[in-house]
Formats: sequence, C-alpha cells, structure tokens
Amino acid sequence: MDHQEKSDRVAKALDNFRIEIPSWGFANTGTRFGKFLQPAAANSIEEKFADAAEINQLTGVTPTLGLHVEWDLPEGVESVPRIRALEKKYRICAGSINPNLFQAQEYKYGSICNPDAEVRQKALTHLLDCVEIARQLGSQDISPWVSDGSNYPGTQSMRQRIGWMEEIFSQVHAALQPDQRLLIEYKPFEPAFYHTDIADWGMALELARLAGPQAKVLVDTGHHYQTQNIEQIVAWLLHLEMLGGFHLNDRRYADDDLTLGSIDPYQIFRIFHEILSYSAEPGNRSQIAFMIDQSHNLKGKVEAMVQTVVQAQELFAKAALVDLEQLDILQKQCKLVEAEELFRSAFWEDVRPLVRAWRLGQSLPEDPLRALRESGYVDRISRERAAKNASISTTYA
Ligand code: LRH
Ligand code: MN
Repeated sequence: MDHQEKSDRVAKALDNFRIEIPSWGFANTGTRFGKFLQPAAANSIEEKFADAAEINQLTGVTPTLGLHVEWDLPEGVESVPRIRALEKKYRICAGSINPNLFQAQEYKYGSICNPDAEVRQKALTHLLDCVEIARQLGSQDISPWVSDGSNYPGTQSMRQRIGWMEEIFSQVHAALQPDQRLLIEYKPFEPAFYHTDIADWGMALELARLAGPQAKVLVDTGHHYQTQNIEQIVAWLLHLEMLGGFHLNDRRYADDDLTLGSIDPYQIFRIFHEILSYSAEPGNRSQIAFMIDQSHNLKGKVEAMVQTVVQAQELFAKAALVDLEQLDILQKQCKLVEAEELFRSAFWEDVRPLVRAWRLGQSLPEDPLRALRESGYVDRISRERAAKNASISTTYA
C-alpha cells in the first residue's frame, strides 16, 4: 500500500469518526478510598459544556456531550431548558442520556430488579423521564447501566429478577420515539459482588431482543473478565446487528476506567478492525455510538480527554490501514503468519503524520494536546474554579 493510498484511507476513516465526551469525565471523581481534588475540575453542567467545547475546538470530532441525568439534570425534565441554553452557548449537543439507577438509597436491593414493586416503579418512572428528556433534547440514545445484583448466595431469586427486568425494559421500549434507541450496558460485577443482574453480553443481548427492535447492546470495554475476548463479542453483536455502541476506556485489572489505549492499545485496534471489516462488506449497515467512559482520578481531566480523543483517532486510523481484501485471501488460505503480519503491520504503522495532515486539512490544530497547553485554558479554569473545588469533601466514609 503506497503513501497516497494510506493517506486516503486514514482521511476517509477520520472524516467519519466521531466520539462522545462523558460529562462526568470532567468532574472530581475517585475510588472508594477517596478522591484527589483538582482546581480545574468541573462542578457545574455549564463548566462541563465549556470543557467539552474546548475539546471539540481542539479536535473537531467531539460534537456531543454524554449526560448523566441525576448529576447533570437534577430537576429531570425540568432541567431541559437549561441544557438547551448551554447547547446553544457552547455549540455542543446533548448526546446519550444516561439514567442513574444506582445512587438513590431506595436502590439498596436493586432498582428495576428490586423485590419491592414500589422501588421498581420509581426506577421505571426515572427511565421514562430519561426517554422524555432525550425526546425534548433530540438525543437518540438512552443508555441505562443497571448496577443491580446481590452480595451473598441465596439472598435473592435471580430468575424472578430477570422477569422484572423484562417487564420494565419492554415498557421503556414502548415509550421510545421511532428514532430513539435503548442501549443496554452490561457489567460482570461492582457494586454487587455475588451476582449482577446484567452481567455479560448474552444477558444484555436477550434483554434487548425481548424489549424490542430499537434496543441494542452497549459494550463498555472495562466490563469484562481478564480472559474474555472482547473483539469476539463485538464480532457476534455485529453479526446479530445488535451492537449499539461503546463506552471506551482501558484497564489493567477490573473496571479501572483508565484512559483509552494507556494499557492495551492493541485491544482497541482489534475492536476497531472488527467494526471496519464488518462495515466494508456490501449490505452491512451499522450505527455504532463511540462514547468515552472514564474517570480521571489523577490525570488532568481536560488533558486526559484530549489525549483519549487523539489516541482513539490514531487507533481508528491504524485499523483503517488493514488491507481487508488481502487479509481475507490469507485467512481463507490459512496462511497464519502472513495474515498475522499483514494485520499487525497496520497496528505498528506510525499514523501520526497522516493524522496531523488530516487535522491541518480540517483547519484544526495538528497537535491538540500541544494546542491545549499553549491555549492556557487549563490555567484559566484552574484560577476560576479553584476556590469551589477546594471546599469539597474528599473522604469516602
Ligand atoms: C458503570 C459505568 C456506567 C456509568 C458509570 C459512570 O461502571 O460504566 O456506564 O453510568 O460507569
Ligand atoms: Mn460505562
């Protein structure tokens, strides 16, 4: 593949690559052992929109901000006009609507799987509010993560809880607008440590199928056991046309929510390859939402977000350099070493000069991280927000 073809492939891939920023990625977050406050952290939804606007100005590929309802729309549907005003002011659109079924005290024994019908009704009402918020904001995706589960064997009926989930997801699906999607996220454990009601892709897949045609599966890369082959799960969901989107991040151990590509960039490359090879086949149509889901406990939050977007672009560009036709031939001939070398050589390609050239072609800073440093943006918001951030409690217990 000559330089011109590589340049064309990278440009075509980046022209279509958009990734969503999570509002909670800008806030002071931590672990159960506490959190380290950052003077530049965002405390208000306006500050989160401002930071997202800065990222989009620097990268040009993050036009939407994922919202977490309890954190960003404390008055629920009543908070929509405020979001609308911020969308206009910062020219950033509201993206996926993330319900919160894990913080309220009533959810101690679960939300949509709680044995108490009143608590399940509370959870259903919240989900229907999220559908209405999405309708009013013109957001397509409602992406519930259900943290429900139990900590000890024998303490809950797992089968009964499945029944309650099915009932509620079908009611939520019935409330969707024709263009809306319900993206069901799975996670094997945490905060529950014996069983989690939606623990893996198979459970999310069945619940989505039973809910209706507008329900799909959301794959959070951090929500897998170490030994799971995530790109194989992606291949299955693509084959079944049930892949709705991703929460992208990286991890060394569990749901560490580290910055994308910081631990295993080859993992993300293999996932992007499954998507690009599927999309390259005639007749295959996929609408995959790429969303970041990270908590920046130690790194500067705006820097980490720019770093993540740049890393995602570079890994997507590498995956676009895989010669799919040649790979198909080698795979069918079981020429293992040739196929692997062809596949891996794309990963080893230094695409940064091509990606920088694409940015210049888009009148974007060729090096967003350097441009961020030179902009003085982080120093400015640190000065503006330091007082508020200093007054926040850091302890977990
Ligand atoms: C759960 C999760 C979910 C979000 C939360 C912030 O681990 O991935 O997607 O709601 O993180
Ligand atoms: Mn997630």
